Amino acid sequence: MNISSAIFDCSAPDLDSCPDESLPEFAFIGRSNVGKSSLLNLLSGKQGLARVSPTPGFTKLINFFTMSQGWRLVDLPGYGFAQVARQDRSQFNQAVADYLQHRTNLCCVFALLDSGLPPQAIDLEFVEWLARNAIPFVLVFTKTDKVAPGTVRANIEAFTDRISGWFEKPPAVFTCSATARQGRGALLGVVAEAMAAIQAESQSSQNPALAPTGSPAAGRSKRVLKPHRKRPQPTRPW
Ligand SMILES: Nc1nc2c(ncn2[C@@H]2O[C@H](COP(=O)(O)OP(=O)(O)OP(=O)(O)O)[C@@H](O)[C@H]2O)c(=O)[nH]1
Ligand SMILES: [Mg+2]
Repeated sequence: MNISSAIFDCSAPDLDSCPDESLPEFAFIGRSNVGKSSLLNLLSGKQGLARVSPTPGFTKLINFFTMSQGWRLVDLPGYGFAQVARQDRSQFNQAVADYLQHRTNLCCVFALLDSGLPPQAIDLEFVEWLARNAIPFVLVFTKTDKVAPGTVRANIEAFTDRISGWFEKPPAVFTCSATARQGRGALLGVVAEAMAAIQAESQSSQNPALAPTGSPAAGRSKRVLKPHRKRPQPTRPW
C-alpha cells in the first residue's frame, strides 16, 4: 500500500474534540512505552511524525494523522503508567475508552504488546475489555529486535493461549520492530483490506448485487456507516 502523504492533523483531549468522522481510522493502543508512536511513524513512512520518547506516559492526547488524504492513523495515550497523577490517568483513560467505544469511523485497533514480556495482567484485562465491547482489533507484538526469536514465539503463544477462550475467532497476530523496520507491509495490509471492504460496501450500496459477504473487513466497514450511538459501558479495568 502506497502512502502519498502523511500529515499531523490535530490533537484532542476527549471524544467531543475529535475531528469529523468522515475518514476511516486505525488506532494504536497499548501500555505506555510499548512503542505506539514509533510504530505509527514506521507505518506512515515518516520518521518524527508522531513524537517518540523513552519516558513512559509521553503521549497524553488523542493525536490524529491523515494518510494519503483518505484515512487516518490515531496515536492514543498509553495505559498502565503508574507515575501519572491518578486524576490525569483517569481523564486519559476515560478519553481513550470513549474514543474506542463511540468513534463510529474506527475501523480497527492495533493493540500493542511487548514481545519481550510474558502475558501481563493489565494487557489481558485490556484485551478482554476490547472483546466485551466488540471493538475490532488485531494484536501486534512490538520491539522484536530486542529479544531472541524463540522468546518472542513463546510470549506470543502464552498470550494467545490465555485469551483463546474469549473468542469464537481469535484475533490476528502480527509482530513488528520500529528499530529494525519490520512488520510494516503486513500491518498496512490490514489497512488495505479494511479500505477495500469500505469501498466494496459503498459500491454495493449503489448496486446491491455487489454486496460483500462474510468478511471481517466488511463488518468493520459497517461501523463506518453506523450513526453515532452510545453503548453501555461495562466496568473499565485499566
Ligand atoms: N529497541 C526498540 N525500541 C523501540 C521500538 N519501538 C519503540 N522503541 C523505543 O521505546 C520507547 C517508547 O517508544 P514510543 O513509541 O514513544 O512508545 P509509546 O507507546 O508511544 O509510549 P507513550 O506515548 O509513552 O505511551 C522509545 O525509547 C523508543 O525509541 C522497537 O521496535 N525496538
Ligand atoms: Mg506515544
